[in-house]
Amino acid sequence: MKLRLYHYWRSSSSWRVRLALARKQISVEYVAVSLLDGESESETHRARNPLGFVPVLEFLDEKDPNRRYLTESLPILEWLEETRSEHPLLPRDRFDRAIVRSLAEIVNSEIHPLQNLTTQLHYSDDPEKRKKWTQHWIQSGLEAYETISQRYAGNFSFGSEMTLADVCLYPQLYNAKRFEVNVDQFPTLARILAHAETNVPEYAETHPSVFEPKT
Ligand SMILES: N[C@@H](CCC(=O)N[C@@H](CS)C(=O)NCC(=O)O)C(=O)O
Repeated sequence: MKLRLYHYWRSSSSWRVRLALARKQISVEYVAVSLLDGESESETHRARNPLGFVPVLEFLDEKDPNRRYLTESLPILEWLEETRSEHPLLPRDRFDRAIVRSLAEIVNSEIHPLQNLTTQLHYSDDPEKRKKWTQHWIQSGLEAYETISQRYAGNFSFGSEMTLADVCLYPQLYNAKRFEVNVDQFPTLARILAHAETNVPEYAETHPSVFEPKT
């Protein structure tokens, strides 16, 4: 069965899935869906995801004429983890797994939906107000992440291997920079990011700059 990922170069939840696919060395066909020109809102894309969001993972099975899609990055990541055991993204111990999931949820639930373009546009027409709103949620979420990870981090958010937490954190730190939140105020997170930038090949391979349209 082949996999196809509908994604957008700068979408942080898309980047989470790209990171996990790269870490697990799973081949995938990438299809870009623009969030800026109405493509994600189109009938064609809403048939894949009624919310009009990316990422969407499509299962291409020649024996199954029905198209199957998986939406929401965390369930996609969990599906990859459950079906491909190589390079696990969760630790073995059950408590440790819950810690990793709670770090991932800080990004996924407490920051990401509030920084999303649709949320921002619904909140205000004023770009300055939108920026301050987004900075607020990134700041409070990353403060909590920093506090928890101080206890558990090695070169990664939890110990010495990449987990689901890092898969969520790296794109979130990219967004923090986009919204001018200073990452250096979070010493553990800044260290984790520096390690990724120099030592984690999947980070560079899946970085938004690789997928940015060149025109
Ligand atoms: N909870 C979803 C969020 C998906 C999501 O919000 N994707 C964003 C890009 S990061 C999107 O498609 N936004 C479209 C928009 O805001 O119009 C997930 O984790 O996959």
